[in-house]
Amino acid sequence: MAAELPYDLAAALAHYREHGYARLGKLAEPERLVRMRDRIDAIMMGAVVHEGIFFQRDTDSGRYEDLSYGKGYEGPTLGYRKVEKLEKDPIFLEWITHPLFEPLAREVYGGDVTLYRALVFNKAAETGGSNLPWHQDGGDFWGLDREPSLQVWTALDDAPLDGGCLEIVPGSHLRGLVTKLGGVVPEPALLREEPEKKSVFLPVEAGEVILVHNHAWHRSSRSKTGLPRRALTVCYLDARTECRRKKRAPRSFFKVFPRA
Ligand SMILES: O=C(O)CCC(=O)C(=O)O
Repeated sequence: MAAELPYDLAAALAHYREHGYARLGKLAEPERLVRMRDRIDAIMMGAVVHEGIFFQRDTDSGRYEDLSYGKGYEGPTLGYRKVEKLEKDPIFLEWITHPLFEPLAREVYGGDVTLYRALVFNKAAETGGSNLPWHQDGGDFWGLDREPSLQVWTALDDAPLDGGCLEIVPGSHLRGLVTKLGGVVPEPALLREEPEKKSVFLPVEAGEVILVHNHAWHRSSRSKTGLPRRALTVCYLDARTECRRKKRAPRSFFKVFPRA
């Protein structure tokens, strides 16, 4: 299987393990990108409806601090920042479960693989979206009995330097979580670590795929291109992972590799 992959699995994993990210190159075909872009717009506009999709509208100010929570779908607009649970949509499900990603996920987790989340991060053409601050994707906030470590980020549009590309602090994943809770990196750690002095920008063309370690510090800025910047991010889990949440019934995670 590995010999047929259009990327070098061993090199990608070595880079991801050392630096917390790895570029896999342009893997998503142009027709697939059109289908995914059209579909996410149709979902945002209410033309395609799936029960249980999570929406978060973006701010008009571009400030992360101004985001509102818990409102869900607020009507047809391309101004959503996050659209989550995309495994419910067959076009996205096909990419989430694509055999291209199976050897990677199996190598990272050492066995079967489930899905924690699959979502589009959108920076709308009209507003440029918002600044996403330095953060890590894990910790108590995620409610899991073990830490996830593999996210596969696919650019649905070009994301150039001034167009909301990802920015990452290489090697930052090696020091683990900054806070037990996870999420946004707090001010004292930012002052201590000065991440912008060590970070790399990852400009991409549509179709490019980047592996992101959940504990790598990453962020993205507003886009200044006047064009939409949509990206699908998929967090895979070790299939042995259990949900620890107490307030609601524990989640059971969707089986990705193998599906049966
Ligand atoms: O696409 C972005 O702007 C942010 C992506 C991100 O934070 C993630 O995939 O965890």
